[in-house]
Amino acid sequence: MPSPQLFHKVLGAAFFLLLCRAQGKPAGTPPLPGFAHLPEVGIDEGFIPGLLPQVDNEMEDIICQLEHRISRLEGVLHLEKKITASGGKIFATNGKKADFHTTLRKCKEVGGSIAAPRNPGQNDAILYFVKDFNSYAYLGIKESLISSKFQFLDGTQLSYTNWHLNEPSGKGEEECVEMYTDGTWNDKKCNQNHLIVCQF
Ligand code: MMA
Ligand code: CA
Repeated sequence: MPSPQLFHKVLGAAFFLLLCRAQGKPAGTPPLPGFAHLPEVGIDEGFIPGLLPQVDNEMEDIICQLEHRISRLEGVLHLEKKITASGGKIFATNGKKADFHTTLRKCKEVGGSIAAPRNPGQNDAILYFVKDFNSYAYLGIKESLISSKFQFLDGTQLSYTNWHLNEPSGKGEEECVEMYTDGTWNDKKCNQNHLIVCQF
């Protein structure tokens, strides 16, 4: 006689697989919005009758199971407070400090980019680490050629700002932006030693 716990597990797994098979969608609760279901491949299902739909089903199963495994890993990382997430982005730190340009490089080295909040939710997701490590962090925002006008690093307009009172104040002398421990922003020289926070 299997234990109730085992029975529960088997039932859970069976239910997950059933859901996976039935709809080709992640059965696990997707903890992160924006990890959208992969787009349909550009194959006409009826092209080779009987063959491709089968391949397609297997592919969907594999994708479904991979999504499930990824979502479990994300669950662990959340639980361990190693990542925060908002609006489809994941934020993380290695707990180390660096100047702005080193931060850019470090984030790029691991396949991410320097954290750049697009809305209050993402600002909070970055702020979590700033508070946890009690250290300011540089953001992926820089002064444009027009003094006192700030933009994302790719030159696009900011979608939201959270300047501290009377900031930005550098008038061309402070080209980078740091996040204070209350989440507000200050324009600042780029050579400070700040917490590395990346986005993925
Ligand atoms: C510092 C520097 C500036 C900031 C002011 C605020 C004196 O300069 O951090 O970027 O605007 O403090 O008082
Ligand atoms: Ca300033």
